[in-house]
Amino acid sequence: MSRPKNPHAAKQFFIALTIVLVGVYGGSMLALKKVDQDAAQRHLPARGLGHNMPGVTKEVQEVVDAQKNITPKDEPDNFAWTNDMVWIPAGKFVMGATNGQPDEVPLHEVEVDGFWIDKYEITNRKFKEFVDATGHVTVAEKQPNPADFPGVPAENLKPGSIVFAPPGFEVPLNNHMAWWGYEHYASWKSPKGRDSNISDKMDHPVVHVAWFDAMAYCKWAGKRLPTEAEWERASRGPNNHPYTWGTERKPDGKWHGNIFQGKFPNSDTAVDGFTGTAPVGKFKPNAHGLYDMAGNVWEWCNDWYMPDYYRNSPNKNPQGPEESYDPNEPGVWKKVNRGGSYLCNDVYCSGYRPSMRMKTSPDTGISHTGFRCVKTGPSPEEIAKTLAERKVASAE
Ligand SMILES: [Ca+2]
Repeated sequence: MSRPKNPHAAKQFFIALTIVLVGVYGGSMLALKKVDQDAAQRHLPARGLGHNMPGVTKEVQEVVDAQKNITPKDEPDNFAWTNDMVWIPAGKFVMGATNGQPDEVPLHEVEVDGFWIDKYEITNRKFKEFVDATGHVTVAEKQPNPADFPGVPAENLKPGSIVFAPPGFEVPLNNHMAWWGYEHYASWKSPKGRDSNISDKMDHPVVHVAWFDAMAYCKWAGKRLPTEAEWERASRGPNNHPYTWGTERKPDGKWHGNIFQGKFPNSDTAVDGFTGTAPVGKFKPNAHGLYDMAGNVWEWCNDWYMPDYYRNSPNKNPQGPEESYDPNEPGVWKKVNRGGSYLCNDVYCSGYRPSMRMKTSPDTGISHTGFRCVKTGPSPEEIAKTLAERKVASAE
């Protein structure tokens, strides 16, 4: 079996190109057409846990190795961790949509066990707590290894991340290079590059975190990343709505999440109140009490991306496929992102729909992607029972 030809796509502009292609146009138009004809290329063997995807660079391997040494932080034994989480009860829902992209079908009923999910996207403040406690260095902050980037001049091999940089003049919307750039020294704490910081953004969602960084955070927090099915169920709310806020696209003529209004990419008119990321929790929560499940930042899920996964995914607690394939970039394994971002233009992109599937290489940080975590049981009833038993025991 040959290695993929282009394993180190993450640090290249065309990764950004694909991301925008997806972000703006909904992306996977090609997906189901190409998925069959390219079948021969997709059957790379499963590599377990997602930590040994093809083409892992030295700096990513360092993050993976460091994650093994992270231990969950100490928590008081009083279930205080439930305070900023919401319980999503076990149940069934119809996953997917027929009015979306080809990778959102077929509609299929999925049963998901109960789980806890963070009310908010992980903020810079919370990510800093994690970094301070563990010394975690994100993929974006790592020095690229010359051996992983043959032919790239040494002076260009600097740490960095992909930053949204609108050109300031009109550009054709098929020229995705026009508004993404690889910014040296951009990272979660310097989101626009070396001279930027997050001092006025501590309550904004953390960005420029690769999937591996998100995994490390969740492990430290005693949590995990959501599956795609868990995320969609939580976003839709108990009545399985097509939008996280309900049944209409724009109730009361207002946007109910932080997306992009105006002429993309240069003039975000911020009708929703924000250009760029917004502090978390500025829009009404959904029926479960979850904030920013639409817009603000895309959120990493645990699952590998496969455009035709719904054709034969398990109907109980689907965990995602064991391999990944993106017809737009064969050979580059990608993880699923959900929820849309502040760059979802209301004309071109409907990434804020709960069923919309986006995908990014897990070693890639970018200025519109963050995450939130989930946790498996105990349920609120079990917790209440435990607390009641403790009360009785202490009274005796
Ligand atoms: Ca906005």
